[in-house]
Amino acid sequence: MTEIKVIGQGLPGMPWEEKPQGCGSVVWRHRANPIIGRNPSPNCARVFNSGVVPWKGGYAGVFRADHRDGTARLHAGFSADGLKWDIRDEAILWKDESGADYQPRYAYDPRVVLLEGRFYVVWCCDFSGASLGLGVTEDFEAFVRLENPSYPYNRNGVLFPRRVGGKYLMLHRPSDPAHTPFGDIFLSESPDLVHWGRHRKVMSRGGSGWWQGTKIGAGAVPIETSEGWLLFYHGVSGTCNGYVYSFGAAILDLERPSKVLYRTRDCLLAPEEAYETTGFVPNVAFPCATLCDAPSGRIAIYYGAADTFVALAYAKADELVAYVKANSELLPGDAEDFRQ
Ligand code: BMA
Repeated sequence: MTEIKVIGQGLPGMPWEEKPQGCGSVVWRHRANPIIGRNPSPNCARVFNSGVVPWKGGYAGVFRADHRDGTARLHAGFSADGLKWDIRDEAILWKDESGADYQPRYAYDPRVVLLEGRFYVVWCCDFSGASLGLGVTEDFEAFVRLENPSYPYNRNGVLFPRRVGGKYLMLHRPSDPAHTPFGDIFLSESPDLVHWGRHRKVMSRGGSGWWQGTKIGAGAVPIETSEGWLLFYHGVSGTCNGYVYSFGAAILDLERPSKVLYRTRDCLLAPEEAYETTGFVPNVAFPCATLCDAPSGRIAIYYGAADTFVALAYAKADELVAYVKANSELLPGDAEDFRQ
C-alpha cells in the first residue's frame, strides 16, 4: 500500500472502534448505534443529518432537529466524548450582520467547518424555497447569519476547510423545490464568502450501479490527504417504495477539486440495520460530518439514519483511499474541470 498521509490535527481521543473480525468492508458501524435516539430533548422529536467538530477538548455541533410539529430546526449540541450528546432544547436564534434577529422558517442538514479560526455553518434554509444558508459562530452560543451563498433551489452545501488557490470553495447540489428526482455535485468559488462564481460541475449521478443513479450530494467536509480531498457523498436510488440513500466516497484533485480522481463504483454503506431501514423516512444513510485523527488516519463518520437517528461508522484513511482507487468508476466529465 502506498503511504497515505492525512493532513490535519491529531485527535487521539475521538470515537473509535477497531474493525470487527470478519468484516469485509472498509467502512464499519459503531457497535452501539444509534448514538442519538428518538426524542432527545422535549422540543426535539428526531435529530439526524448533523455537523460536528472538535471543540475545547471535546466536541460541539449543529444538529438538525425536527420538532414535534414536524418542522426542521438547527440546535447546538455539546459532547465530551463525541458519543453522548447534550442537544440544546431551544433552536439556534440567529442574528444577521446588523444584529437583528433572524429565524429561518425551516433549517436542515447543517455542515460545520473550522475555517480560518471560526466555525462556519452551511445549511438548507427557506429563501422562497430550499436554498443554502451560511452563518458563522466562534463559541456555539452566538450565531451570525451571513450572505446567502446561493439562490433557490439548492441543497447539500459543503465548505472546504481551507482556501484553495486563494479562494473559498463550496460544493453544492442545485435542486428543485420538492424531493428532487435528479442532482449532481457542483463547485463554486469565492474571494470573500459573499460573491460566488467560477462554477464547475464536479461529478454526475449514474454509473454502472444503481445506488447513485437518481442523485448524489456532498456529505461531509472534505478531508485533505496526500492523494487528494477525500469526500464522503450520498447517492440515491429510486425504488417503487421511494428513495434509498447510501453513501460512497470520492477523491478530488488537491489543487483543482472540480476534478474527480477516483470515486467508488459501489457504495460503502447502504441502509441495512433496523435504525437505518426503519424510522420517519426508511432507508436513509446520510453522512454530514467526520472526525479524523490525522496521524493514525482514523476516521469517524457521523451519518443520519432513517431521518430519525444519528449513527456513527468508522474507516481507516489508508485502507479506504486504497479501496476507492482500486474500485473507482468515473463518469464522463468527472475527471475534467467541467464547464460545458
Ligand atoms: C433529502 C433531505 C435530507 C433527508 C433525505 C431523505 O431531500 O431532506 O434531509 O435525509 O431527503 O429523506
